[in-house]
Amino acid sequence: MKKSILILGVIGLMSITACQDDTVKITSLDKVTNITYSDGIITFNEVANAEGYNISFTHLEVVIYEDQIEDTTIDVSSIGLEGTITFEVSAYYQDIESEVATYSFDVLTEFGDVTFEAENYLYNFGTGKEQSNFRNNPQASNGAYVGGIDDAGQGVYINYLSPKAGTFKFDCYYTTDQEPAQNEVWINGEYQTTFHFTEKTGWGGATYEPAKAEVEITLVEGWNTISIFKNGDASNNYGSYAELDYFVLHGDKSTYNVDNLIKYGDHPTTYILEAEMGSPRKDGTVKNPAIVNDSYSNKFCLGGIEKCFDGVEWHFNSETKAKYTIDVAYSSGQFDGSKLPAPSIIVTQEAISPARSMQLIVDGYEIQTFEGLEYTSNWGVFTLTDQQLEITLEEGDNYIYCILLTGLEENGVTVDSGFFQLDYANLTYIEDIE
Ligand SMILES: [Ca+2]
Ligand SMILES: [Ca+2]
Repeated sequence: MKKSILILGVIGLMSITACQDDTVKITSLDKVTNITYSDGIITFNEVANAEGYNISFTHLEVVIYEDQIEDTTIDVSSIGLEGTITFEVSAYYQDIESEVATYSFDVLTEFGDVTFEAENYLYNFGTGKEQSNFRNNPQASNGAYVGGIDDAGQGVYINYLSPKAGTFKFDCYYTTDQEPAQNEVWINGEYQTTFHFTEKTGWGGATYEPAKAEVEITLVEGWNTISIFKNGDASNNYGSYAELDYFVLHGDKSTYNVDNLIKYGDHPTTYILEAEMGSPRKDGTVKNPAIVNDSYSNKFCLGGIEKCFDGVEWHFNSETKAKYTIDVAYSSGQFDGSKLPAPSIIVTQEAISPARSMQLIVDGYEIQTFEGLEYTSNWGVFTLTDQQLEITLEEGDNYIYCILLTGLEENGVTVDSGFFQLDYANLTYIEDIE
């Protein structure tokens, strides 16, 4: 109905022009009055002698829609307006136009169901693993799911701008062949609840029928980090194994003005990349599992970074091509007066090597190294590097490596790092790059 009103307006306009009595001389038109907005409908009083009306809708100083119509009722729900809208209307007759009338109104948005595909929120894309975490399957939601969540600390991170603070139902669609399994749910770095995966569905293969697990989570208004990851200890096999397809957050159906969220920005200012969520890189065939301790960020750190090319690989999706800074929380206890820690950062748009046990081929990549770091008071105490390295991320997929290099000369720079552990990295957005 909505679009058709506007089209009919043009047809009606022609017929009115044809019927106009030329003996009446029109010299001016009154301004439009009595504009109202209710339930998606704009109405205003008809102006005497008007052929039609010039209308426009503006949001944040951008014209969203403009048209010429004959009707005095407009169904605006089809235009896709959100937020505080400025409506401008003037009556016209031939080349005579009335003064413009202006009216502001709010189009509220419902906080309904929000779906998150697990595969879109991987920090551990899995190229450091023998088998990728990203699994294609046409029967999965969005054609893919997350598998290979094998070690404590691994899982999915979701950065979400919540329009409301509150407690909401949160569903996980999973598969498992080893029920019962579980994943913990942490919000903004604090434990909140646990998904219990109790239904035996089998692994995702020729058939794929995920089951649903339900929890409630409490969010703040603004940016939230929702972490779903494997936790536990060896006594429960770190919570057994499950694969994740997608999540549904059930909003409370209340309404809000999208303009109230502008103050939070298009994306978080700082992303925390947990080391244990990244794909561990470890020379040799042995994994370097996360080390658990309540004092660590998100409960885990990644230890055993001892040989050249050991470290962490994060897969990070940047919304734009942009400049970021990165600093890392590291620990390094003094063994025997050997080399000081000096983690190196490499950014690429492709995985450097397919398996954790292979050496990285780093020739040709820009290597930046945190220099002059001190030992921490012991291995369990982490500190942020006081340096921040500047990196450029391309729009879309990026791989960020934080690795130990020894005796490597690259572009005239010799890197020779001692052992270290990683808790997390701060990735701070600076500005877009054209
Ligand atoms: Ca999916
Ligand atoms: Ca951590």
